[in-house]
Amino acid sequence: MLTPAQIQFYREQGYLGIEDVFSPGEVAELRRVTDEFVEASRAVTVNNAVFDLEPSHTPQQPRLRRLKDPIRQHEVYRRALLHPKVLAIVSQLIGPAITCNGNKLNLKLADGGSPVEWHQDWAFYPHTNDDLLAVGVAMDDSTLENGCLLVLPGTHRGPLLDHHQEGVFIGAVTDPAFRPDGAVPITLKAGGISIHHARLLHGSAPNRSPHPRRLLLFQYCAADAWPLLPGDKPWENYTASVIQGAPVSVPRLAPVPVRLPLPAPRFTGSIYENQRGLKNVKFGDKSASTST
Ligand SMILES: O=C(O)CCC(=O)C(=O)O
Repeated sequence: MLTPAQIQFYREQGYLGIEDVFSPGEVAELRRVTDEFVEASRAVTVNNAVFDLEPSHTPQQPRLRRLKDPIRQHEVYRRALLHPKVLAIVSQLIGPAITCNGNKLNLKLADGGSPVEWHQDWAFYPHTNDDLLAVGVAMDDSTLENGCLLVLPGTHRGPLLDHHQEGVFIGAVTDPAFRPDGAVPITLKAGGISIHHARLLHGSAPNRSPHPRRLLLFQYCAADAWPLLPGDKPWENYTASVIQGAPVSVPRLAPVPVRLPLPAPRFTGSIYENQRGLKNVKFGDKSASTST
């Protein structure tokens, strides 16, 4: 459980790093299953509904960039989403009724795993209120060298920056005046978790080390935060996303800044694809990417 000081820190700064949430045995199981998916990706040559590949991926040298929707791919990831320690912590921050609106495993394999350019998750999925956060489960020690998460403290209380380029959503901050001054790394030991508020500016550099940095990400929302873009079957989608507590049909409205992630991005399928062609890069140029 979080201490009152940790809760206050999260409210003010918009993030937390917490060690020793997953046991060494749980981490070992996550790694074992993940290694199997990397093996399976050898048979894949283009991005699909499950695998997102680094441009350098080959059958001989598999370079899996993201496993999509991991909780649907293997029970071990679903158990992590519902881990009692994680849910207890998240409940302290956004209340006991919780939905999950997304999950992913960003692998950032050794020697070159792709960066994620600066962005606010809120730009991708605005809701009626902003009691939304992402938990990152560190499957490896997460360091500056292997591309740990970087955050700009306190920015969850600030404006939503523009994430559009040439009139379409590009999934990264495009404001030419944006400078990530004061960025703070969330370094963790394997088994620790990061937490960041959906409006917090964050990103991460390429992996420049010989060690992988695999981060399993879960997006948790207060159940009374309703998506402003609810999809084609709003009630069915929403009720299916409830992981703790009861669904509600009365959303809580808060005075939050909103800009819809529309028109749709030129490249779709993952944040890496969305950010292709970004001119205002801070971590690396992905315009040479050949993945589809
Ligand atoms: O994997 C990372 O370092 C950042 C992940 C992230 O922000 C995202 O996938 O939205």
